[in-house]
Parts: sequence; structure tokens; C-alpha cells
Amino acid sequence: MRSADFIEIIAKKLRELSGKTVAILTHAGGDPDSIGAAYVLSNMLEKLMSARALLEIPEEPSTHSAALMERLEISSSENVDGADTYLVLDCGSPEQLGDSMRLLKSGKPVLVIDHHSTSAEKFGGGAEVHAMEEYSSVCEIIFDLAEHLGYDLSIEEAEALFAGIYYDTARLSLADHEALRKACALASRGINPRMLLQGLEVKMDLSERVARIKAAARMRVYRAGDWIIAVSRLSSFQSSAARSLVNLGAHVAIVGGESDEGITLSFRALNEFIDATGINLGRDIAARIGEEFGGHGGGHASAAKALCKRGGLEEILGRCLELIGERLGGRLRELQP
Ligand SMILES: [Mn+2]
Repeated sequence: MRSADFIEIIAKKLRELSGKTVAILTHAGGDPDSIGAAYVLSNMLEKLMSARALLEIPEEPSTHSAALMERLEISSSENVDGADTYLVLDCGSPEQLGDSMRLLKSGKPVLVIDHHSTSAEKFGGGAEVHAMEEYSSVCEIIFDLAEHLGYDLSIEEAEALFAGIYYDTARLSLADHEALRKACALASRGINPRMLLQGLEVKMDLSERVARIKAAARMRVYRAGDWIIAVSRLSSFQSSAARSLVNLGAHVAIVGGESDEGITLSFRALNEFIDATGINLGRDIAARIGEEFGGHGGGHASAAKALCKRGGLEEILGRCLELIGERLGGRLRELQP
């Protein structure tokens, strides 16, 4: 168990939900971690706490989420407005709840269980936040919780938690011994990781391929010492494109573009860069940019997002580079193509 104290506090909170109707909310669109955790937690609430569990994936489930939901045979509940309590999973800031942010203002208790570095601060006093960044995923928290409560996981539940841990550790490449131990413990329950993951792998569609290639073609590259920072413009598939620019060779990639809501940005970095520089993209860059340009931002050390309601794209990208430059102790030099 990663943190017995942390898990004991969450277990105590869940016991208090006994007999209540609890609506579990994920971040907008969901992902394997939030969906897997929501699935197992809702079963635990119903079986151990005699609670009634509802599920809401705000806005549309992503293709990845939809594939996992179909496999687990679950769907979003009809009416979560009538719940007694809201339980938010895997959500680094209230804004990530999308349309469902309105539920936070219902006056009902809101409990957040998370592993993001930003959730405690971002939810402020409006919710009771239990977050621990040391956990690789919310699924890993739920694994410890099941062990603590003596809950015997079914094969489907083991699959759900495995999927969450697998994807949130970038296919186990970021897993430490504890996360890997849990993945193995889940595998040893008889799940078939190959079948599971093949079923969840979504083939990249043509529009995403075109977007990634456009991002590469429009890329500007900067250097600070031995660090390479890539910046590009794209209005959709920004996270996918930022990831692909890091794969291409950048230590950090920022992809921004205009959308109906404002200017959205996606940030990605190699762990090598994060470890050596101490820069946390969620806290030091995305959250600050969001705040400075009338929006919001947050996420993890190596993957983050921001939404800006003010300012132009070039100005915002320039400010991102300035913030990174400040942290690296010097100006960034643009590499001529
Ligand atoms: Mn997660």
C-alpha cells in the first residue's frame, strides 16, 4: 500500500456515504483511469456501503473512454441532479468537469479523489479534496482502497483498474515498483492484458494524422542550453500533436490554437526535462498562463492544458516561452529551419 493514512481517510469518507445516492463524475470526456476507477468505486459503494451509485462522464466520452465503457457494459446515468453527494474522480480543476461544473454549485457535498498536483488548490473550499500526487493513477488509489476494505475484485474490475494504471503510467513506462506490483497483482487475477488492450486501442483516424503532420510542418524550435522546446499552432488534436512533437525530438512541446471557447493549449515534456529542471508544466506554466490570460489551466508535471479567454495566440505562446526561459535561467534562442 502506498499510503495507509491516505486510504484510511478515504475509506472513512466512503462509509459516511452509506445509504446515500452518490453521483460519480469524471473529467470531461473521461479516460481509462477515471472510467476504470469510477466503475470499481461504484460497485464498492453499492456492495459495501449500500449506497446507490450514478455515473456521469461530462460532455461526450472520448473514443478511448467509449471503448472501455462498452467493454465494462456501463453507461452514463440519466439524472445525476438528484444525487445526495458528488464524488469527482481524476479531475485537476473544476473547469475540467466541463458542463457538469454546474453541479458543484448545487450546495450538495462534493468529494474529490485525485492524483493531480493542482486539484487541492483549484477546487478551493467548494469541495473536500483528497489528492496524493505520489499515486500513479486514481485506479491505483482504488486498488489500495479495495485491499484496505477487503473487497474482492472481479475479473472485470481487475481489468478496469489495470487499464487505468497502464494508460496513466504511459503504458507502464513511468510505473515505479509499487504501480508495477499492482499491475502484476491485477494481471495475476486472470485478466488477459493483450485482449483487453487490443480492444481499447483506437486506430488513429485520418484527421488526427493530418493534424499531427500540420503541427510538425508549422513547428518553431527553440534552444536553451541543451534543451529543445517546440511550439506549434493547431486548433484540434493539440495533446496528440504535442505528444508527437516530443516523440520527434523536442524536450518540451506546446501546441496552441483558437477554438469556440478561446485559445486552448496543450503542453507535454519528457520526464528527463521535468526531473532535471524541476519545472512542473501544470503548476508553473499552464496554471499561470490560464490565470494571466483570463482563463484556467492545470494538469501534471509533464502533461498539462490551458484555456485563455484573452490575448492573441502569438502573445500567449511568447509568454509560455518566456516563462520557460525564466525557469531555465536565460533567453531561448530560435533555431532557423
Ligand atoms: Mn488519472
